[in-house]
Amino acid sequence: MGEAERDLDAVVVGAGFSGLYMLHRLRGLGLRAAVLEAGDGVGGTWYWNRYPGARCDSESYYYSYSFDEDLQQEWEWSERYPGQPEILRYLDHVADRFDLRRDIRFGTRVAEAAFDADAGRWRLRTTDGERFTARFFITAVGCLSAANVPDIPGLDSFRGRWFHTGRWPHEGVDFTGLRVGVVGTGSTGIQAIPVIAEQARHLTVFQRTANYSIPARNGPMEAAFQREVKDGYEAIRRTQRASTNGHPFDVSERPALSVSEEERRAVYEAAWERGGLRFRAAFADLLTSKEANDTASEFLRAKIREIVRDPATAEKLVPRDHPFATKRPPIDTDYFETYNRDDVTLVDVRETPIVEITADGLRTTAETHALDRLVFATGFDALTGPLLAMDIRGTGGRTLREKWAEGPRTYLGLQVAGFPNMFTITGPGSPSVLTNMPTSIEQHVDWIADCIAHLRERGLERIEATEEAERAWGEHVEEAAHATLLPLAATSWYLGANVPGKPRVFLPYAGGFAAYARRCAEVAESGYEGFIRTAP
Ligand code: NA7
Repeated sequence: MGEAERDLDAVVVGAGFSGLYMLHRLRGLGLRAAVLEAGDGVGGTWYWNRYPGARCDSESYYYSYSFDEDLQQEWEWSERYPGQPEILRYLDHVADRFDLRRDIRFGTRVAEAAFDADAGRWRLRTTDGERFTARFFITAVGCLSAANVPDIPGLDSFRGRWFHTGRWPHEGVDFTGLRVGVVGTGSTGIQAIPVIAEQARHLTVFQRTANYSIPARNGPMEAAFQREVKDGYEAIRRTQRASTNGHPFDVSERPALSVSEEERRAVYEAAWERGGLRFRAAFADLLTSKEANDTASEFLRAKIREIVRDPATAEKLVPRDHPFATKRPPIDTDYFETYNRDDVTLVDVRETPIVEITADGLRTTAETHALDRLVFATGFDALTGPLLAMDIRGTGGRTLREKWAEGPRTYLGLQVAGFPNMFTITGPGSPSVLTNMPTSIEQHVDWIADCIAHLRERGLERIEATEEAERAWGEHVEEAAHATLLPLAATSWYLGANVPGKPRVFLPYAGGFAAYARRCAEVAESGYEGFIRTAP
């Protein structure tokens, strides 16, 4: 990319699922666009998260782009749930197939983006001091990309190596013969623990909050099923777009308590056997009625007690302080079974909190655990973290950090009042993290691209959400959350509760994908209600 090309129509930050498709759409509009990407390759989440067992919780055939019929017909998935290397291969293929790399600047981290109101342009500066200007500034930075490493005293003194799962060394890590500690039992820890246990001499898991988990039942993608999917893609995609969370299956219409206990048990057993996130769809009201949810939560608690042989360990693993699926529910391969191994120990750090990390291990109030390697599966500063990691300044030099001091405010999760021509793909206030991501991403990207096309067709140069529309959307996001049980999980990253000092605001839109997409479409069709559009 030469000097002259630094003045662009649009700059996109991030080359994951979002950034790649955004670039493709912008090019289609004839815009001069570039993607700035901190990593040395495409893939975003799937570039960074290379920890053992890293796998998607959506099934491969629908955790994929739908925008190009040839692409979805030609790509062959090998497993029901795609592992990280396979998803990365897919995104590399997409980058090549649509010749995207020539407009992606790798190894480039954006430090600052400031809106120059007089010029009507965004001015970006990278950590290397490079500068770009563009009319449109589009963040495609992901929701779960700012690693949350707990501030435990003594970490610097640890003589072994430590890792965060979201920043995994590309050369891999060999745990053979070593004593390994894993902190965290969210989706990531639950995927990594069984795989690390296979390798390590001894694994100690430090658990703060016990979690529910459903078996994934992963397996090879059978040729017949692959064929069926490819022949049926049109209907599959239609179902995804009409759904609450972007998966191609319907949620049952029956309330959990509308059937006998015996029938309910049979439904849960079948869902458990089938595996995966679909368990949540077993009844209509698992996320809206506490009584209904209790039946699912109890079923899952009983499964843990059944699988884990040592009763004391089983009791530690039984979740008590949040209803099922109010925190993002993990799916697993042999997670609870792993605690039946002699070389795996579970430490409940609520009972015996972590005091410090020493040169040789980790000390709790009860004992010191000698460790050679330490893995933090401690999650992310979700949704706002990656945006606030950049110094973003809107009209009048006001920073996004100041504006969001009490929690994020957006209109539709797509724009922020006071930050004209800035679009946030999968931003806070959008449903994305509660959905199958690519479904949300395609909807966001298409909406943004259509909005830019609309401005250009009419010779307009600026679009900005109004404070009023933003306030009303914020209230609606809050209302939608409280119509569900999701706010009941006090330690959830949905609420920002996993990061010390982060404002407790329910971050995603819980009103469902289809309702959200409909609202976005209505806003566009109404001539961008809630936005101010200005001519030069
Ligand atoms: P999560 O779901 O945020 O899980 C992080 C885990 O780490 C969770 O068990 C936390 O306990 C634990 N944690 C965090 N900080 C600490 C400290 N200081 N001490 C002990 N334990 C701690 O992140 P994941 O990476 O697993 O998953 C993120 C998303 O990626 C997932 O939802 C999918 O969408 C994919 P807590 O529950 O906060 O008590």
